[in-house]
Formats: sequence, structure tokens, C-alpha cells
Amino acid sequence: MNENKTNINWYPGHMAKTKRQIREKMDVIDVVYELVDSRIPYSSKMRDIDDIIKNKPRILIMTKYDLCDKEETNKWLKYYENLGYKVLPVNLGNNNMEDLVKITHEIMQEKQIQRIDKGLKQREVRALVIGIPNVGKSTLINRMAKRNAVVTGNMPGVTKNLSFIKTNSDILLLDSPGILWPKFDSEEVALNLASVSAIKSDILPIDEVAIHILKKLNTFYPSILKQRYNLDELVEDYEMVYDKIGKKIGALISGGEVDYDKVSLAIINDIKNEYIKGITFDRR
Ligand SMILES: Nc1nc2c(ncn2[C@@H]2O[C@H](COP(=O)(O)OP(=O)(O)OP(=O)(O)O)[C@@H](O)[C@H]2O)c(=O)[nH]1
Ligand SMILES: [Mg+2]
Repeated sequence: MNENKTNINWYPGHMAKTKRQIREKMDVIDVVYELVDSRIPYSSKMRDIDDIIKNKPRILIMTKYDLCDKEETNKWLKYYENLGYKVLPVNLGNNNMEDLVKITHEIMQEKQIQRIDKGLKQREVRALVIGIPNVGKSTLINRMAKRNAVVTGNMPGVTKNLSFIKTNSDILLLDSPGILWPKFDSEEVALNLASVSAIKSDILPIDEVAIHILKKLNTFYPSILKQRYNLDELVEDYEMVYDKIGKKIGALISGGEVDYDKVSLAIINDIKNEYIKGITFDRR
């Protein structure tokens, strides 16, 4: 590790711009859907979100619940509930969105009654969808809209602009590009974010991300690690693990030596492509 990752200048201008644009839209927003990745319920929670959304009602949505270690993630779910959050775990692969519609209506009920009391007409609910890159914001919108209204993709930085999307309920959704915060609180947080492909892979050294993943698996999920890479026993010597993986997947350079970059990428892609799942890296 060459330098302190928390100091890496990786915070791109477009994220600052997105924050500014969201702030400008907050006046018309009724409710906020804040998305976190169920595999890193702490590391993926936007640090400066309260400053952006102020006191708008919010629902904390834990995406990719199908990929997490439910026992560990449920501890976080309870933790956030105890802090007063409304929390909803979802698998956007097959969840229907009725629960979210229902909770949204519950939250909005009081506001709608106030509107009627004031003699105003009821209007659609406007919900901002916000969160880190690649967490599933646009996928959630497509599920709610029951059509492919916006582009999604398994990489950070797919959505480029803010846009309102109509659904066939009375909820209007504001899709937004993924944002992070200017300074990571720790290397642990940065590496956790990179482990779930929330940070572009050219920002942190891929070997450090891959070793971080191996260490986490070794500590918390040794059987998953052993099974995925046919390891007979676990070793603290990650070079040996790299050699084994490299030979297994045929990541070799001429002369038969293992291509370490290829192995690092293979490890990262194993999480991205859901070969390694049932994992939660943050501990409560
Ligand atoms: N297994 C699983 N995959 C999900 C879930 N939600 C989203 N995905 C996948 O995660 C990837 C990212 O989804 P997007 O909706 O594009 O993420 P985003 O937050 O809009 O990303 P940006 O626009 O880049 O900020 C896609 O490959 C989705 O299919 C989920 O609940 N479970
Ligand atoms: Mg998107």
C-alpha cells in the first residue's frame, strides 16, 4: 500500500455537481429513498446526506438483500430502526414494490391531509432516489415503473443526469447519479466500497481491493473462500492463495507465472458477478 487511501483525490467534479443539482430540487421533493448496499450497510451510507436532504421524510432501502449475510445485515437493520429510520430490505431482482408504495403512502398521509385542509388538490408524491454508485437506484425505479424507464448497469457511474420518472402509481421518482463523499473516513470504508464495485476500479489499486476481499472472506466466511477457489486449507499467505487461484483460472503470463493483476480482477469480479454472495463486510 503506497499511500493513505483516504487521501486519494478520487472525488470527481460531477459528484459535487450532482449534489448541487439535488439540493436545488429538494423544495419539490416529498420523500427520500436513501439506498444502501446490504453487504456494507455502514460503509455505503452516504456520510453527508442529512445536510442535503435536511429533514425530509426518508425511507432507508437496503438493496441487494439477496447477496448479503442476513444474520449480520439484520443487526444493522435493527440498529437503523432503533435510530428511528424506516428500513426496507429489498431484492430488486424479484421483489415487488408494493411494500415501498405502502410505506410511502403512510408517510405522506399527513401531508396529503394538510393539503386537503388547505383546500389544495392532492398531487403526486415526488420521491428522490439517492445513494452511492451502483447500489440499484435506477433498478428500483424500473421496478416501480414496471418498465425499463432508465438505463441500469453493473458498474458505477451509469446514470449521468437527474430525471423524473412516472410510475403507474401516484409516485413520481427522481433518479440521480451515484454520489460519494469528498473524504473517506477510513481505508476500511474505501476498500469496502471498492469491494462491491461502488468505486471505479482504476481509482484504488486492484490488488489492495482483492486482498481486502480475501482477508474479509478468510475472517468471516472461510468456507465460502475455500469452496470458491478449491483451497484445501486457509493460509495467511495471500501470495500462495493468488498462485492457487491463478493456476485454477489459468491466469498465467508466459513462462507459466501467475498474472497477479488478472487474479485481482477475477476476485473482484467474483463479487460483482454474484459468484461470491451471502456476505456482509461491515460488523455491527
Ligand atoms: N442481486 C441484486 N442485484 C441488484 C439489486 N439491485 C440492483 N442490482 C444490480 O446492481 C447493478 C446496478 O444497478 P443500477 O440500478 O444501475 O445502480 P445505480 O445505483 O443506478 O448505479 P449508478 O447509476 O451507476 O449510480 C445492476 O447490475 C443491477 O441489476 C438487488 O437487489 N439484487
Ligand atoms: Mg443509475
